[in-house]
Amino acid sequence: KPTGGVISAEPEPIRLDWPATALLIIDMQRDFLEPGGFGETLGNDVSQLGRAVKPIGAVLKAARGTGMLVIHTREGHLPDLSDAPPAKVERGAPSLRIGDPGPMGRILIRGEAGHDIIPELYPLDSEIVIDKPGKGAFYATELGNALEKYGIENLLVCGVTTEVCVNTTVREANDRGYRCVVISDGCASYFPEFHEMGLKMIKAQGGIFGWVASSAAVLEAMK
Ligand code: C5J
Repeated sequence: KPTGGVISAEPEPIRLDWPATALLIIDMQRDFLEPGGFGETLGNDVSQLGRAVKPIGAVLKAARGTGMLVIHTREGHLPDLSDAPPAKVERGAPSLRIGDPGPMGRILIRGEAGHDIIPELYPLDSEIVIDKPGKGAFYATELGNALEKYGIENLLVCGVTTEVCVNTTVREANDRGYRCVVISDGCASYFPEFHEMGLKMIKAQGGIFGWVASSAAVLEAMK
């Protein structure tokens, strides 16, 4: 089986070696994708995110086949909210605030049902799960250390939401020297226009933050 492949990406094709690449799945949690969670409390139509599940599932299956490192992230906070800045908890007028009891447990709190990853994309015991308090996956987490430990140079990035946690993480990763290939249909936003622009922002100016490719193109490269 080949140990790498060329992904037909924008702004240009990119060759990745699988042992130096990790699949990074951002925040595919019930709190963002299901009714009654954090996303819905903010007034969002959570059905907008469901379209990313199948493409991510297909890439996850293929990535597991290559043996590449798979990392899942979850946004959320400690039960005592000691890692949740008041500026995040207090803002806006959500129907429930972070830490309030909701139908899937306390909103955006680690260990609660809503904080967990959706069953369709559930991590294997062998995969890494990074709990993060912020939008970016590097801030206040072990992600950087894990990538260094496994010799990772490239990230295949997908998840939700395109313009928030995916974009923030890609920007953090780009500054740290990682090549990021964002899977276009493996990302979604509550705002379709933000999804579209979020992808454009990554690949513009010769790929100022990274590359963008469809799940089909990624799967083709993994064959
Ligand atoms: C948001 C995220 N949208 N995972 N979080 O608040 O993108």
